[in-house]
Amino acid sequence: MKQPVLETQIDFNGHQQLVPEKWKSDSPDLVADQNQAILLSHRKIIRRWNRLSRLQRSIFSALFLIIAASVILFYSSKVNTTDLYKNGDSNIIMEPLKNVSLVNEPIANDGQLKKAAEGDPNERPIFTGPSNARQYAVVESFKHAWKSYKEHAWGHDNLKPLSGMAFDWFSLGLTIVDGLDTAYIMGLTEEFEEGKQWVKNELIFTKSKDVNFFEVTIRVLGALLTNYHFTQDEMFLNKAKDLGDRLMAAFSSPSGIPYSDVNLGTKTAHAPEWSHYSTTAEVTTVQLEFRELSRATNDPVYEDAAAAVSEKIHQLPKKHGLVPIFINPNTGQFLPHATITLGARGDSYYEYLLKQWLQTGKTINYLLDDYMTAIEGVREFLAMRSSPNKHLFIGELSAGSESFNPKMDHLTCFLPGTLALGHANDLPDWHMTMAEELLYTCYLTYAVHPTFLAPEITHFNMASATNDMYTKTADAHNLLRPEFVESLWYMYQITGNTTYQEWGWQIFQSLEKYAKVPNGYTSLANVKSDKPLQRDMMESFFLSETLKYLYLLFSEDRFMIDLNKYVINSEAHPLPIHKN
Ligand code: DMJ
Repeated sequence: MKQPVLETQIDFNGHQQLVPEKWKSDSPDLVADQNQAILLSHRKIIRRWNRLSRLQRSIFSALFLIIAASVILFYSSKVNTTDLYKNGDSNIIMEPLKNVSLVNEPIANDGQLKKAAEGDPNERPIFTGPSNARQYAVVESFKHAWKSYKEHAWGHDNLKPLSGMAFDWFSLGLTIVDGLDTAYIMGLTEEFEEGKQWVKNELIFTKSKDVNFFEVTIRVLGALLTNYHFTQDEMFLNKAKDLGDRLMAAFSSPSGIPYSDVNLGTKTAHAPEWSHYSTTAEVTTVQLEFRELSRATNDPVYEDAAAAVSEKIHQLPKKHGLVPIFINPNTGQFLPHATITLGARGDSYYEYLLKQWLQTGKTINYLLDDYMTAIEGVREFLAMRSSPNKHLFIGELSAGSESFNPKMDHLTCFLPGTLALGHANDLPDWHMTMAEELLYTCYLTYAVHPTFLAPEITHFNMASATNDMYTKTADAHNLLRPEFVESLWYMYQITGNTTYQEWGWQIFQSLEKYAKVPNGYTSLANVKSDKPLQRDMMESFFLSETLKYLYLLFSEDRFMIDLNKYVINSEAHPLPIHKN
């Protein structure tokens, strides 16, 4: 009787597991007899074949080819039908996938990005549209969101999809501008053209209105530069330059650390009404965009102002590379004892250290040093394990007391992608291990809820016998944020592991089930309920980031936007990597 041989292997969390391995081989005599019989029957077939006339052989060969081709066609159509069937709500998979597949599935290129192909540095990617059922489904979602916005809120910042009303924040047509390169990447020519015409004819920056310096930089300036890069249409660059010139007012503080608010019309800037401080992540998340503006216009003024901010912050004392979330633009000093977090107001400081180093061809060493030190700081002070299942999460050091607070914003789920990007560029292996473990925790923040959607904030237990994490009602909303699917895409491109596609597909199906409404997609009030209340807002980052990352994640060509050639800004707008 054959018996499976069970051996142990170390699983993803470092636990020993029994795994079925090979079956024991049969007795050698029996195998020899079987081989002999097979040899004799082969000889008989060859002798019979040789006795046939040439015509008979040709007929048999043709028949064989026809049958083989039909079998191949039959099986490939079955695979496509399965994919299509998965689009239906009836097939939503609500069970968390076992993360062992992360260990068992072969890693396509040993965690390293494929080497950038030699060639023309000005070469642009060609986007030919969706190529499989999942990508088609995401394109349909984008079209639904775009069409609804067009019908009810065209030219305004956001659509309120339940009431069918428009919402304005900066009055810059955010959804059009932010979503435009997603339409381009998806091959949606019609949507791209109508958006481009709006940018050309309607997007102006002359109104006397305060806008948030960081938000407008990542969403509008970043988008204009990406569209210019992809299309080489000077109109986009002219708009970007006009906007960049106006945003430069933010650097007019005594320290050069930007003010948070800029009046684009009057070209003046100031601190927010409620505080003297700027947000650390905001002042350190404009450098990719201002540098690209300088490179595209051949005018160093933008890059110089933004890079000086990073250099100043490099000089400030930190807690093992970790920064407080507020900084004073008058003094250039951090607010002492402000919260330290990789969530809101801290997140993209860390992201842009690595990405600026990559954008400049790995030539600015202090950026890498600060990034490496910060990630060690994360490991030492913020990365903890929950109880009872020891899931890795990134907590916060609270304002004032610096005591550890075991809560993690959904925003922090950008970190696995950034860690993996660093590892793909030769940073230590433990960065990748941390990325994998943290990504799994982020996955669980979705999987533990009946909606299979994550809340804005998750709290962790560190001494519980039952629940590793819980969601407070006040934190249970979901704004259709991108960070988890963003990290899935980085991990997919870098490892080739298709488990990340499966996770992304689960999230996509949940968005379709709970967030899709007749007039777009809406944020939700409570992911803990299987009939969640809806909040009536479709943020521009849903089109710019969430749908773009899902589309890229489901591509068979995982290098569609090649991370050897592009850095992706904090709003998912790809910008080219330079030599220095
Ligand atoms: C986006 O505007 C950007 O990704 C930003 O850096 C963080 N928050 C939102 C999306 O959640």
